[in-house]
Amino acid sequence: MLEKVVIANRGEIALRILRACRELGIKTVAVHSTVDDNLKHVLLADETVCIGPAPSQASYLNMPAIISAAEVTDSVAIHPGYGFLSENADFAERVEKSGFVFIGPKAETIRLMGDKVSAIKVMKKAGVPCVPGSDGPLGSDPDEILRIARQIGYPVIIKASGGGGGRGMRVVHAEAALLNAVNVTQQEAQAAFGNPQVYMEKFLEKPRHIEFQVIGDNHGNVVHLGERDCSMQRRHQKVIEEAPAPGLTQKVRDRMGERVVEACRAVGYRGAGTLEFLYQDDEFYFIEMNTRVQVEHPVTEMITGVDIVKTQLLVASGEKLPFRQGDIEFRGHAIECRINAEDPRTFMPSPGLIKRWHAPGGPGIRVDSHVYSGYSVPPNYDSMVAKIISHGDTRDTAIARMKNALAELVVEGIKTNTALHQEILAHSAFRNGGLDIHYLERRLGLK
Ligand code: MV4
Repeated sequence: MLEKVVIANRGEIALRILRACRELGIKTVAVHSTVDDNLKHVLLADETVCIGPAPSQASYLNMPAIISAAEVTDSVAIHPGYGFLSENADFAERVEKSGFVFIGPKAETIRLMGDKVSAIKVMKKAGVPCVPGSDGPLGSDPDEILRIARQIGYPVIIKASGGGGGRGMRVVHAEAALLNAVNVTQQEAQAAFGNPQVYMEKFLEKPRHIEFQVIGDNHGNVVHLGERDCSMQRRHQKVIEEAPAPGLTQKVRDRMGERVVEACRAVGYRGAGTLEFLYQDDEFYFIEMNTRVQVEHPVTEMITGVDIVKTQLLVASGEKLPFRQGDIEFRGHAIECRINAEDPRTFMPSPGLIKRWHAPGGPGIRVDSHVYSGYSVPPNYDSMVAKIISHGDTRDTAIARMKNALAELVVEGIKTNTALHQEILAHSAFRNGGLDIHYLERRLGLK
């Protein structure tokens, strides 16, 4: 097993990684910025290294500082968490070249999946259903571009190959707007990602966002842990996630699971990963793959009993997956509410001192959070302060437990989005399940 791991992240995920390390007897090194010396995982870590000032660019994105911290502490591996450098292929490469284990896929896999055109190409080749589209980058011939769109049928969406997560996309409703949209998206893509390549897909108007969790080892084994429904989002920020996806049958789950596992095996996938799909009219369409552990991984852990972060550490140390596909059983339903320090009306971040913090508890409740009474939320980073996860035998029980948990939660000193969660959960539309990705923004009157 890995002897000592650098946790190259902050907040709740850094604490989550520290807990998994502790369980496995792995020593921990917390690297942190100057304003983060009061983080819970920093206080609990075996060793700490300050890697720079508050701005992420100078600390959590500072590759030499993080690798140096691994060197001076005699660490053997680096866990990148999510966000920051977690999907940076150059970082993964530099970590490995410096003699450390990058806890994630091979750099070449991160690079392959980071390029959306090549990700779609390998998935399609492996039998994963994709959105009807250009099947590759758009060339420079305008007639060819017009022809592809006519064949797909309007509306279409132009996406940057270097984009993802909602960045670098443009919907086109009619032929008259197509060529200009392609041009503008290419220019934006060049500026934002240093890569002007764009591709085209049929624009799906009312899809759900359903994603499959996979995990692979270094010995060619890949297992899927089922799916999550992440349709409840605002401006590409997920607000509530759940597992399983309401209304999906075990037969459909098994069939999709088989395909994603086969595709990941074909690319020699190692570590935790997520395949994102749009789901509409009973059909799945692959759109992109995330090569990191995700914020919403706990709902999958709750229904499968698999500790995803611990498994990441196991496979990074070279061990085989401790389970096979047939060992995975799906039990009950889990829901996650992301609690953000933000103004409930404007959604603007609301950092500051948490004067009082009481986390909820009871049967089927899990709270992943780094905050405590007296902790001050800095303005420099993501505003998420906690994830409340509820689990129950049925979706109704999970909802009832979540309502209890939200009512128990006490946060004083900062504003949070707790009331928004309560409103959503109280609504019959949510109770029925299966809402599309535009539901929340529509309901908030933003669209
Ligand atoms: C789409 C789409 C409709 N049709 N692709 C946005 C984030 C990025 N991961 C892909 N996205 C979308 N791609 C086609 N062909 C609609 C979206 C989309 C979306 C997807 C998932 C979750 C939230 C979303 C919000 C707006 C648009």
